[in-house]
Amino acid sequence: MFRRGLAAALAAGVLVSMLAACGGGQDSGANQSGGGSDQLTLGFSQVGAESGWRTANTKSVQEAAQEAGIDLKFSDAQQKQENQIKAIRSFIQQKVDAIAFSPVVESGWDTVLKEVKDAGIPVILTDRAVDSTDTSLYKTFIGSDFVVEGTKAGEWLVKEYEGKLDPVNIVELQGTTGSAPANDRKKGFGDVIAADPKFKIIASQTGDFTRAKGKEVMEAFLKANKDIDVLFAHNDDMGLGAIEAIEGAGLKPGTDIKIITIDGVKDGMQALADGKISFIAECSPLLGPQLMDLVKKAVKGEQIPTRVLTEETTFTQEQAKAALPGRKY
Ligand code: GYE
Repeated sequence: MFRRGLAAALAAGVLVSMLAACGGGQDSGANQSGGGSDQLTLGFSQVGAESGWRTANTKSVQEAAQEAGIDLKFSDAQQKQENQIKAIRSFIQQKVDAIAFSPVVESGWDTVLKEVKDAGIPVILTDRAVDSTDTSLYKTFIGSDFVVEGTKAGEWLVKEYEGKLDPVNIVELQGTTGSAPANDRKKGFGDVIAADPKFKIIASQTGDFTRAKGKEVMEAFLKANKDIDVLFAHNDDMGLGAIEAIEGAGLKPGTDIKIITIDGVKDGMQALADGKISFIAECSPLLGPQLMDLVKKAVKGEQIPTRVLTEETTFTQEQAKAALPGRKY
């Protein structure tokens, strides 16, 4: 049954990788329930592997499932919504006990979420939100407040340039177009800096949350604009790619161009400690343990909060030096 399910999923163009979760229970359907096992099966559709944050998030989910004794069916959507929709439909067919997913973009989920609801399977949104107005389509949403992250980035900038009157030319590397973190971080940052007209966003483009695209777009920004004072990158990886572009143009990141990023993964924290990045607003990827807890409760029909917020902080260069040795991801 497992083999047939996998073949169908592959035929549908979905990359489904099964995790060797506890108990080796690949066929978590009839056999196990017949045998009295109450091992839960969770279908998880991940965005992709676009960033250090995502890698840490995947690891957290996989390890937490194993620890909780949950049979995890993990699917990587390679940053494509159509792959996520196929994966979710395949989870319905496999009769999983719960579905969690990190929606690559905010819009366009209502139809498939209705199908999941009709199948009686609880859904937990992980990390990213959807814009469905019908909130009965999912049980809860666990993740960060991305607007707050953007706000923190903007507030640092306002303080940094306090008392200075010259214009501040900002370029922005946005995350994946249409994704909750790109929309919300842009808004949080933009609203704060709008209070002072000296802050000008002179160019803003998507770098798709990847290092390669961050580098490519920053190269284009540098060619088109002479006086860039600040880069706001929606994640560390794009900031790290941009650092390569800035150095390639003979400029000094952190000095000639100040860089603000979001996430706080190890490579980002190292660049911050090295003075190449100026400030990071943290976004925690370690959602696994809380997710498994919510899955268990949702399957039992227990009451769970409709929003579970992740706790996070911010890092200056000095704070990064202190935090780096104990950083887990
Ligand atoms: O900031 C970025 C990743 O959705 C919060 O996605 C996540 C974002 C994260 O690719 O690095």
